[in-house]
Amino acid sequence: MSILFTFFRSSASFRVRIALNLKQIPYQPEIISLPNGEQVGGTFLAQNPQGLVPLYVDANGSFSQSLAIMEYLDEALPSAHRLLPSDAVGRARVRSLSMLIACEIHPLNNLRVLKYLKHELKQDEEGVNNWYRHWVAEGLQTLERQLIHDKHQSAYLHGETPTMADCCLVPQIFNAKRYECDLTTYPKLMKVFENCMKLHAFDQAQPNKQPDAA
Ligand SMILES: N[C@@H](CCC(=O)N[C@@H](CS)C(=O)NCC(=O)O)C(=O)O
Repeated sequence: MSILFTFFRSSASFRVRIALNLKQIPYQPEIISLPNGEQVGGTFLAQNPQGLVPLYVDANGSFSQSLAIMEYLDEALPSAHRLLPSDAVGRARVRSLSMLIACEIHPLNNLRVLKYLKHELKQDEEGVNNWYRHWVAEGLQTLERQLIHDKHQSAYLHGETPTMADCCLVPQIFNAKRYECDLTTYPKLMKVFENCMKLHAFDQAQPNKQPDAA
């Protein structure tokens, strides 16, 4: 069985958990505790020199970076639920939405960035939270704006079935809720979020349903 190195609160891991569930690929979770620094501990670092979760391991190899993992899963198992559309234009759009979340919002609010703000730049809790909320608001506003008048957006970020972009959106909304970001100004995103959370694949991947949930 394949293995997913994961942490319950890791939103990048959450993306891959959703993708695995959508594609109905069974996997064994291996917990890497981020607060305990296990991501940069010797054992895990030897497996993933990037020192980040998720890491996905199957019979073909070891795969890091959540977007690359989801694309790999889609190519390796094309007969299961498609995470990317069949047309080139649709794939470009889904990748663009996914990257807006995974490359423009998430890295600014990653654990090591927040730790640096706190310990090296001596920001107090309020300072760190303000930073967090600022970048979430800027990113989600951009995403909401992009969806207005976009004919491709429907029940999900792209069309009538969830794609890789939805796998990125839902964990980002969970993070935003955890940091008490104001989400009332993103009605389109929140509708997509609600639609996704009605699906078993999304529901079962959420942080508090993971074995390492506190
Ligand atoms: N771009 C990477 C991001 C991975 C990432 O940043 N993972 C976080 C958890 S969501 C992590 O391991 N953080 C550890 C740290 O910052 O020390 C991906 O999409 O997989």
